[in-house]
Amino acid sequence: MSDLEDLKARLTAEIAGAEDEAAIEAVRVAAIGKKGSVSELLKTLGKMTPDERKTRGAAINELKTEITDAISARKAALKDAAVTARLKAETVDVTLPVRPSPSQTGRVHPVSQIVDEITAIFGDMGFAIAEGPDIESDYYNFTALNFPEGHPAREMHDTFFFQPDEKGERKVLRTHTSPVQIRTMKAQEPPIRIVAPGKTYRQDSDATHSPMFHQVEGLVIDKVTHVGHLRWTLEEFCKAFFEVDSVTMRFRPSFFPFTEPSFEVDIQCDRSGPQVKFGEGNDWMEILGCGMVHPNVLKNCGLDPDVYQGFAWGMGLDRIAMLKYGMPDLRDFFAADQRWTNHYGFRPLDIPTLFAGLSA
Ligand code: 2NM
Repeated sequence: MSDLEDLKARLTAEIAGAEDEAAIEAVRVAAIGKKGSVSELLKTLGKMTPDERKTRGAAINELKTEITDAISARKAALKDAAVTARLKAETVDVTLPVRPSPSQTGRVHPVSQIVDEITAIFGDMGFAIAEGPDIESDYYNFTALNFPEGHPAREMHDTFFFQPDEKGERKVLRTHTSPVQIRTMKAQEPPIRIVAPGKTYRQDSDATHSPMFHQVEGLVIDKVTHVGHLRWTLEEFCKAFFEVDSVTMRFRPSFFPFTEPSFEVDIQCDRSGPQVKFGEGNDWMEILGCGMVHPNVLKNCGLDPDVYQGFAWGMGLDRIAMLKYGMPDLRDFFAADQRWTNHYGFRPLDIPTLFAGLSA
């Protein structure tokens, strides 16, 4: 066999042996690429005598044409095979049952549901939602809220303190969402109407206390704002939230450093049956704390207490959620047990609204 026949046989075998598109491309480069075996032969044409060029030159050109055609044909075949294989791999068996989507199987945690319900109610009254960081400075969590320096109230909150930094300042995990109200008062001009839902932290842990719990606080600041507005707002909220036509509320005097006067609010209820009922009965249940924002707090936020007044309130969400949805143990809230979330959770697309129902 001549060297050309030899080469042709070898390349033909390589072409036939190329199993995929990458392999045939490698054969192409090695044969008719810039420095390929056939290309190198073509470069010898220039140095041939006219006779040689007629015979051997023609043979080399023929070889190049044959190899080029063979590579193209193999390439097309491999491409076809790849498409066929992919189509086969990607076939869909339309007779299989449809898997339920996350919007059907997923569940909204009752605490998230409660937050959505509360923000729907206050949103309807014209309140905005405000948020802030979980890790707060001592200033925003205590000082600005009129807790005196070194006052036992700071310790009474069972605060999680961080190690002090170089300047001796210690950050805290916020013990309430009130720092959000401080940040809002410093950042915005009154009138202010906000609710601040979020996670809060205190060193306390048993069947009814979790070291991380949830609160919603609210704040209204305007030029004429009084306890009457406070009562109305909270009464309207309670009616909407407990989904009853009327509620009886009791305001007991209390103390918070950040409000004056301060109240603890009870709601009339009936606890004689298996489930607590609101708007009737002979029992009282404490549901929130509130008051008129202390002048010192207003001053700390750059507001003139002779021009502006306001009211604020705060309520724990976890206990209220237990009550509203009949969940007996707080610890289940954070156990991430799917049996529990399937039972007590809410469907993601059943978004609470006042017009379509809060928890229908
Ligand atoms: C409560 C009870 C009473 C409250 C006060 C403020 C602020 F920042 F405006 F001073 N925020 N939240 C407040 C008032 C919170 O929780 C039981």
